[in-house]
Amino acid sequence: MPIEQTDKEVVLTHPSDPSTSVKVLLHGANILSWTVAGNEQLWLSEGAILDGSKAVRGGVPLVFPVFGKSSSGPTSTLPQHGFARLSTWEFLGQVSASPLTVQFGLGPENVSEVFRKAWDFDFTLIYTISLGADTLETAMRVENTSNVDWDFQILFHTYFRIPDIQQVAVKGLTGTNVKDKVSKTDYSESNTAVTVGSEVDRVYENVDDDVLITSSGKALFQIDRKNLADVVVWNPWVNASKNMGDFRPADAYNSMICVEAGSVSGWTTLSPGQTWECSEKVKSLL
Ligand code: TA6
Repeated sequence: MPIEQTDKEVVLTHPSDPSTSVKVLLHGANILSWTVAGNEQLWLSEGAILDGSKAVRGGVPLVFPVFGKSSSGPTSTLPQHGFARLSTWEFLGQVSASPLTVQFGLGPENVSEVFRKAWDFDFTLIYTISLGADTLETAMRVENTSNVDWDFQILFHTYFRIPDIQQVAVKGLTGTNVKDKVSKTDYSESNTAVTVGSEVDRVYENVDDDVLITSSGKALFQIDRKNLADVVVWNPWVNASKNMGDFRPADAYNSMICVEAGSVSGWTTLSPGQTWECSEKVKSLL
C-alpha cells in the first residue's frame, strides 16, 4: 500500500521500491524516518518522546511561528521554536500518485488553548510531503486567515544521519554572514567546507548556493531550497548532548548533524488573506 495511516502516523511507501519510504508522526507532522533503498537517511534519538508530550528529538521537526526564543512581541510567550512541533496535525490525504505526495494541515483549532492565548491569530498551514526514488521534498504554505497582519519565522529542523561527524563537511556556505550562538559573534564564513569538531550552533544568513553535506569528500545529501534563505547548522557535541534528556545515546552527536533550511534571520509579515510558500528538496546521494 503506498499510503498507510493509523491514528498516530502516516507511512508512504514508494510504488516501485517498498524499501523507500517516509514515516510521519501526526504529532508535530514530524517526519520520523526517511529510507532510500532500505537505508535510513535521518537521525532519530533513541530517547525521542513520541507520545505528544514533547517535541520529537530527531527526524524533521517543524519550527513555526518563531525560531528559538523571542524576547518581545506576540511570540515572546511561546516555547522555543514555537507550537507547530508541539501540536497534532490533521492528515489531509494524498494529493498525487507520482511523485507520491500527501498533505497535513494545522489551524488554530489544532493548537492548545495555552498556545492560542499566547499567539492569538488565525492562520492555516498546509504541509506537503513528496517521496521520490531518492528525494524527499517538503513544502509549507502559510496563510493569514485573520484580519490583522502578523509576523512569523519558519524552519525545517532536519536531523541528518551521518557515518562519522569527524569526516563530515557542509559546503555552499562560503562568504555568508554567520550568527554564531556558541562564540556569540558574527562573521563571514571563509571556509569552503564547514566541519564540526566542537559544539556548533550557527545561523548562516542569505545562503545563495545549494548546500551539500559530504563525508570524506563524498557527497551524501544535496539540499535545494525555495524561499528559505537561511541555513542553520547544529551539532550539540559532548556537553550539550548530555544536557538533553531525550538525546540518546549520549555519543550520538557523532552520527548526526542538523542542517536546517529556514527563514529565520528576520521576520516575514503576512497581511490578511495573504499566503507565503517555501520548499526544500533533499536528494540522497549515498
Ligand atoms: O536549530 C538549532 C537550535 O536552535 C539550537 O540552538 C538547539 O537549541 C537546537 O535548536 C535544539 O533545540 P530544541 O528546542 O529542540 O532542544
